[in-house]
Amino acid sequence: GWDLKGLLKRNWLLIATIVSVLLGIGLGVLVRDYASLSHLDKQYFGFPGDILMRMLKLVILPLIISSMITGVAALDSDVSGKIGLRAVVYYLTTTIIAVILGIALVITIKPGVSQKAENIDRTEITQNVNTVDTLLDLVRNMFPENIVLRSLNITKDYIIVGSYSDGLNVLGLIVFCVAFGLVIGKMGERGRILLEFFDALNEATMRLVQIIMCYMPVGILFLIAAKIIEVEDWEIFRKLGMYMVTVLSGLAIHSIVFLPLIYFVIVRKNPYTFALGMAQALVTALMISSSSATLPVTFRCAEENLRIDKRITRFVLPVGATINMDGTALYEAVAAIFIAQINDYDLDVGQIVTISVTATVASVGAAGVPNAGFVTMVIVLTAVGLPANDVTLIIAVDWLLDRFRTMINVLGDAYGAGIVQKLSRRELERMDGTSDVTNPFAL
Ligand code: DAS
Repeated sequence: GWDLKGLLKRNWLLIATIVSVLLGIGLGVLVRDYASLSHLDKQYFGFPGDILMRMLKLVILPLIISSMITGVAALDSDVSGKIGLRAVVYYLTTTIIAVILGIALVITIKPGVSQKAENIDRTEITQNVNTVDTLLDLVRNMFPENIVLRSLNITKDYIIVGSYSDGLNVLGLIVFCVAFGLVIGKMGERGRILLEFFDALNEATMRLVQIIMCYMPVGILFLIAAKIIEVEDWEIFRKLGMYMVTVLSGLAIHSIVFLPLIYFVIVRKNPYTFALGMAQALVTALMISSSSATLPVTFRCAEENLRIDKRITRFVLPVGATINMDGTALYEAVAAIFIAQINDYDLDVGQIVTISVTATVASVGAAGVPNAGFVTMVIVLTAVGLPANDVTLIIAVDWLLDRFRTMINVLGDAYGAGIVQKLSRRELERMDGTSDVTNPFAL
C-alpha cells in the first residue's frame, strides 16, 4: 500500500519547514496580540531567522564560483555555447511571456482606476535616477573591479535602497567565472588541476549546505513570526487589495499554466511532479525573498530530487537566479501600469511597449535579493515619464509580493534547467561517450 513512513522519511525537511511556517504564523499572531513588546524585544525575535539568512548568503560565494567554473570548463566551448544560448532563449521567452501576461491582467482588472488616490499615503521622496545611468551601472557591474563587491555609482545616493547597495555583485561574479572557466577548459592537463580543485570545493560547499538546511525549520519559524509582529499597518492591504490580487493572479497563472505548459511541450513529462520536487526551494524562496540566497537549496532540489545533470544545473541555475526573473518582470509591468492608472495617465501603445521592454531589462538588472525588483522599477517608471515618487504607494505591500515573485523566479530557473537538459541531451550523451579528460562528471 501507501508507504507513509517512507514518504515522511524522504520529505522530513520539507514537512518540518511547512510545520515551522505554520507555527511561525501562530507564534507571530499570538505575540502580536497578547504581548506588548518594545522595539528591541521585537528585534530579538528576528535573530534566529537572521542567522539563517546569513548562513545561506555565506555559501553563495563558494557555491557560485565552484559551480560556474567547473560547469563551464567541463563542457567544450562549442557545447557550453549551445547550452548558454538555449538557456538565454528560455530566460528571455519566459520573461516576455510573464510581462505580457502581467500587462493583459492589469489592463483588464484595472486595479488603479477609480480607486481614490487620497486614500493612500504618498510620502515625498526625492531621487533622481535616469535610465541611462541605471543601464550603464548594470554593464559596469558586469565588469567589476573585484570579484566580490558591487561597484556603486549612481545607486549610492538612492534613498529607498539598502538591499540594492549591499551584497554580492553576482552578475559580475558570473561574468568572471564564465571567462575563467572557459580559459581553464582550454588549458588541457594543467587546467585539470584547477578543475578538480573547484569540483572538490563544490562538493564541500554542498555538504555545508546540507548542514545548514537542518537548521532551516528553526530559522524560518522565527523569520515569519518576526515579520508578522513587525508589520505596522495591515489596513494598507485592504487599500491595495486589487493591485495585490492582480500581481498574485498573474504569478499564479504563469507558474500553474504557462511554465508547466512550456515544460510539458518540450520535455513531455509531468510538470507538476517536477514542481513538487522543487518544493523545498519554493518554500525557502517564499520565506526569504531572495533567489540568490535560495540558490543552495535550488541546487539540492534540482540535483538530488529531480536528478538534473550537474553540467546543466551548474550553468543554468546560478545564471538564472541572477538574470531570469519572470515574477519580477510581471510585477514591474503591473506596478508601473497600476501607478499610471492611479494618476489617470493614459498610456498609448508605444508606452506600453516601452514598459514591456524596460520591465524585462529591469528584471535582468535586479539582483536576487529582497526588494530588488521594487528598486529597479524606477527604470520602468522614468522610461514612460511616470512619477517615480509613486513607488511609495506600493512599498508597504512589497515585502509580501516580493516573496511570491521570488518563488516564481526560482521555479522559472528550475523549469529552465529541466528544459535545457532535454534540449541538450545529444551533446551530453556525446560527451559521456567520449570520456573526455576535461569532464570530471562523466562517470
Ligand atoms: N526578491 C527578488 C529575487 O530574489 C527579486 C525582486 O525583488 O523582484 O528574486
